[in-house]
Amino acid sequence: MKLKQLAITLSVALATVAGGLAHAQDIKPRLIRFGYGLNEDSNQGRATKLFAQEVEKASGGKMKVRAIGAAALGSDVQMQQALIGGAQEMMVGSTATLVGITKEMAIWDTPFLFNNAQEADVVLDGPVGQKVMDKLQDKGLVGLVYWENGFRNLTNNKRAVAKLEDLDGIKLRVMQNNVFIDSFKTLGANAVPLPFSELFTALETKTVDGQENPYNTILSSKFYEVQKYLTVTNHVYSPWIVTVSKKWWDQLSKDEQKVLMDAAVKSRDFERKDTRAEADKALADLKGKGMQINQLSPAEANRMREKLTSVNAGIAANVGEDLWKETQAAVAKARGG
Ligand code: TF8
Repeated sequence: MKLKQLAITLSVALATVAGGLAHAQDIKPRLIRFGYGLNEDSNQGRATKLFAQEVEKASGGKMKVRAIGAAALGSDVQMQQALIGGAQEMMVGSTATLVGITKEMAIWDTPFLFNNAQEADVVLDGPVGQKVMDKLQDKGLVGLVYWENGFRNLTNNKRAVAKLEDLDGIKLRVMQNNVFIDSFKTLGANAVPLPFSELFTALETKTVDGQENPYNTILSSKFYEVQKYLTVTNHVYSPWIVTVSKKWWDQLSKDEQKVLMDAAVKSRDFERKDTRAEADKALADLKGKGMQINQLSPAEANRMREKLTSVNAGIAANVGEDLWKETQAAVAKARGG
């Protein structure tokens, strides 16, 4: 009896393997132009490289990823348009830069939505994250996975920001996104939307006084060369999202799509670990590079938090009350509440 069961199990397993192999041949030679905005030597660059390797491995070398960093293919917004038009196959960029295309993406720009990265993982990889991602399909994009950009912190060249009023009149570059513009206007700064690809020069030429990004990016983009003060604000968690041109995706076989999806999941898991390890020691690195770093007092952090709640109603109206409530519920659940 036992032996017979084993035989059945084995033959089922063999059939599956054989079926899998025969099936796996539906892969054609493909060239994938994969664009991103940061330097090759950044968390974004490292994870893109891993994605490329995984795709090549899983496709037996048939699918080749040409990774093109430093916004050489354009800013996030320009690349999104290239994907929609079918002139470029893939990219990774900020969800915040997608809000003009898919308004629901603005949910991730809610200040202080997540308290920590684990909450972000649960919500982004759960049903709410999927639902928001699926909204891209009507607009000509397919979202595969969310990567971590990270908790954003403030840098500037004017003064150490120790209290809310210190932001008054600071010309602060923000992403091209209404929630970010509103948030920083609310805090008293002069918010200037600019593509990331123009940011270093804007800081260097003093077109703007400051910017906000995760530690990793402040390091990899060498903002410490042109910024003196860093204030730990953690005002919002930014995801990145890996997207594919839907025009191109729809031409792929199921096997080719699976190769991309599996590699995307591997890249996500790698990227989050890598980003967190780098972020853990980044403050010390930035101090070493000469940045002056300060923490907001708990009272000041609270004042900032309180002020920013006034942008929430606008976000809820934009993304829809249902999505707003679902997201709040998902966060509460992730928090164990
Ligand atoms: C920003 C974002 C950047 C992304 C990147 C270029 O400040 O944080 O990390 O847009 O894809 O623009």
